[in-house]
Amino acid sequence: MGRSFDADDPFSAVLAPPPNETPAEKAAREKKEAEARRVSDEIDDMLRQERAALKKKRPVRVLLLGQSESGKSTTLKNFQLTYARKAWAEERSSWKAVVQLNLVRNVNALLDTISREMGPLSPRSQSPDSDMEEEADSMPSREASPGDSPFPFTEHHHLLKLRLGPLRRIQRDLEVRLGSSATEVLPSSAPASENTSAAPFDGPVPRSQQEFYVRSNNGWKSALEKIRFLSGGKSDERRSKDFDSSEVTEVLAECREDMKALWEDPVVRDVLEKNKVRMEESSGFFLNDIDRIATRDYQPSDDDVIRARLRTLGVQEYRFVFEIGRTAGHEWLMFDVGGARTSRAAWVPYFDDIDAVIFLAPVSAFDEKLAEDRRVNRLEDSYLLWKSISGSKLLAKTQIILFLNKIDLLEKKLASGVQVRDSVPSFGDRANDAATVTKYFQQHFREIARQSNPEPRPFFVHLTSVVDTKSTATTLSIVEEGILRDHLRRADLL
Ligand SMILES: Nc1nc2c(ncn2[C@@H]2O[C@H](COP(=O)(O)OP(=O)(O)O)[C@@H](O)[C@H]2O)c(=O)[nH]1
Ligand SMILES: [Mg+2]
Repeated sequence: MGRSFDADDPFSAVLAPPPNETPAEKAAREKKEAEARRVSDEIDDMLRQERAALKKKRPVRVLLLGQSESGKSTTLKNFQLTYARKAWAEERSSWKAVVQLNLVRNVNALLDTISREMGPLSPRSQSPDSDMEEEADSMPSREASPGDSPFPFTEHHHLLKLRLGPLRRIQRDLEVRLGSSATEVLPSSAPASENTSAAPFDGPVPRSQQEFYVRSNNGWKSALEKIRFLSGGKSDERRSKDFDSSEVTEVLAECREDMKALWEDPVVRDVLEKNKVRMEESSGFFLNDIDRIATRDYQPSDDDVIRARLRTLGVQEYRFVFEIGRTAGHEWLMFDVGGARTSRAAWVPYFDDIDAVIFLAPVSAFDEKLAEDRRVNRLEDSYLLWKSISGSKLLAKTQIILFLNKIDLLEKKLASGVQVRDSVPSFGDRANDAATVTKYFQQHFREIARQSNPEPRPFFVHLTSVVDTKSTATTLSIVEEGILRDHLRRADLL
């Protein structure tokens, strides 16, 4: 820090060297000044390092954003699986009930689909079983006789339906026990809420949306803990009498062969195909794992936990101390959010002081509609959301990493013959293969970012299938490095 003297500055005159100074006096003065400067610089340095160390000790803060079912929670699980193995292992068995619920839901969805085609039961196979009554309630009523169906259903199908009846109650019990995260959002025909415009994130949060703001410190653990509590053998009077997790396991084991028979049945497959129902692409799909899951000693694997679907409500906060990687010993704070349109206003308070945003766009959804608003194309919604996140002034200096997710499903969909241009007319006559399609979508995202970023910002993008833990681990190590670099750079700038 050189000192300059300005003749016009009255303060400079005071600091200026005496006019009649001898060379020896000058040397002594300069030495003293240099020493003072050195001490001062040293103190500055120490303070800066202390501040940096303090900042470095602060958790790395990452916000996961994207529409509902884009893969946010799955990405979070991958972080935990890769970097916080201990916490992961402790939690794994608690996911058993979630996987069981996912499977039961798959089977009930199959039953729903074929029931619509079957018409009412033949009198012979009808029973007064209460499960059946309820099932009939949930079906659209249809005046039809068994001979009415265009599909060759037999007595065997009616029998399967009857024998799988208890799964209705199992689903309901599990949903009640796991709490509201266990149920999915229902389609609504109500007009989309106000927060769907291009830049909803910088204004005040409309009052009507504030009620969706939920802050929880334990995220999915709240659902898992309920199950752990209920199945942990605690002799607590709060333990429900009518729910027994071993009963769920038992019913599933008893239904194993019937569930398999239903899923593998050619007529059932035909019904699915004619109705364009792609079970394999639905959330929490476990029908190909019946043999493994519907057993009395089932324990979830890492993959099961990654693929299990539990809806995220509000904004949930997760703390992990990373055990490996460049940030070993460092705490990461990750925020997972509910992605449905009505939940998005609750994101804003988290934009402040975030090291990075990971934004997920499920590119396989180019021909799908939002669950919460059937009129809106899911890719279109992702573009809009990306535009408002990129354009947010609160996030202007934050690193944003885009995951074009569900690449595996995109490949499957294209291979089955679905044409992108039917849903995205601007795609035109380009080749309908995954490489061309992802490149096209990627350019669109890049262009939106370029136009909306309040100040220039690098465009980081990864093509991901976050249910594939191995390839995701590679992606995450790149992401980890980038986020960490930014985190440290910010600390130095303090
Ligand atoms: N096949 C496939 N499924 C995925 C992928 N990412 C997420 N999923 C599934 O999609 C569903 C929704 O994912 P989730 O992480 O809960 O989405 P969120 O609502 O954004 O948190 C879950 O059943 C996931 O297993 C992917 O890349 N490929
Ligand atoms: Mg989620």
